[in-house]
Amino acid sequence: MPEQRKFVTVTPENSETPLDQVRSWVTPNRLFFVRNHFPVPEIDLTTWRLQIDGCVERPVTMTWDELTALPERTVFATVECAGNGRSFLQPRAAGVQWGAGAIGHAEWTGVPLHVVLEKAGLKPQAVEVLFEGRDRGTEPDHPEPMDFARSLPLKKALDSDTLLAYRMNGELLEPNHGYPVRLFVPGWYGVASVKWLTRIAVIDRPFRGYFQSVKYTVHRRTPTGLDTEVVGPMPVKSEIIRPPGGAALSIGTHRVFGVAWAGEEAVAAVEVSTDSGRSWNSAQLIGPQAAFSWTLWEFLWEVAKPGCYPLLSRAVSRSGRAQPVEHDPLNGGYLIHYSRPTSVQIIAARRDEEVPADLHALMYDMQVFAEDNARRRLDVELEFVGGEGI
Ligand SMILES: Nc1nc2c(c(=O)[nH]1)N[C@H]1C(S)=C(S)[C@@H](COP(=O)(O)O)O[C@H]1N2
Ligand SMILES: [Mo]
Repeated sequence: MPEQRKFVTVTPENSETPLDQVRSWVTPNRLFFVRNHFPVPEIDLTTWRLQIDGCVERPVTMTWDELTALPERTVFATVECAGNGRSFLQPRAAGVQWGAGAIGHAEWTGVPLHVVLEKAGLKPQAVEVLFEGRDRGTEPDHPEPMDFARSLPLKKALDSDTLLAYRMNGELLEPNHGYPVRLFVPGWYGVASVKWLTRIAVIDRPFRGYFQSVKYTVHRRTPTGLDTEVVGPMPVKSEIIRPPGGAALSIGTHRVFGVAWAGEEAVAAVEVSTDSGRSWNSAQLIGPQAAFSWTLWEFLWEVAKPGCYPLLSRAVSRSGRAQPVEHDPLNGGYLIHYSRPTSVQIIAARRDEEVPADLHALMYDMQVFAEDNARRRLDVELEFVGGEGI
């Protein structure tokens, strides 16, 4: 079976990264999940323009050549769809029934948004920046055709890591990922990173469009009742990739392998429990632990008794935020980041697991990326743990 994305819906394409095939820190573009609300627009580079207007001193219209002539920046970052993991919720939540794979990690290159906003010059009344994609369509509860549009608060829009991205892992964006140019908002849920960007409007009041009022919002309790909050930064989360749920393993030593991420922060630690959360063991973090990026981890699990084991992982961020044990019902079908058990069966036969050959390939990949980082003089701090292998 060739490696490919796992389709959840076909038209429009909503497909997952096949997490069981994750072998490296960066997710290959062809395997990187796709979340499309509407059909992919066809865009011709020669006629494509990016318009910047609204509360600006000088409205600007840029061609591809003008945009890409500006100084560029590269950021490694994980993107997750805010509905990732929705299919595991009980009771069922409406929306695309994602498994665990609406997530990926890539190297994003583009022009920092602030460079373009400074060219246009913000007027003092600016409070948010609105981004419009070229794609258009309807939703069951919105039969009138609409553009895909989202806004960002000024502070995040002006952050030097917020990019008008045109390359992903060194290659021009594929149509599915927003060709030719998408917004890229590191540390935030994918919905913020508007694809097929055509217009940026600086606005003087909070935007209340469909994708941040009807959809992609969560509830928060306040002293007086419930508030609605727009989905933004990603919280702390980890995912067990191997062994897969339902696996039957022999007694002996097994490698529990997964990923963990913490939005705008770096991951500080990952722990694994094999006894329903009564006790926790430190996992070893593999490769860089950088803000925005997921961290790969593994735990060598020695198991002597046959039985059914629910494996749990939990991550903690640098500032000490931890993954919750249960889904918060106020999050509805979004922000699904609780520790979800992976159940495996241990059978009596004894067979020590051999180090899989691909572990060496993984270590090699890590080293190449670390060297790349050093060459590009990224503002991320790379830390390596685990000694020998790396
Ligand atoms: N124009 C446009 N931008 C969009 C979307 C979309 O449907 N249209 N989907 C958003 C959502 S919900 C996510 S999770 C990410 C997914 O990015 P990807 O398909 O490149 O993985 O794109 C975001 N940007
Ligand atoms: Mo999403």
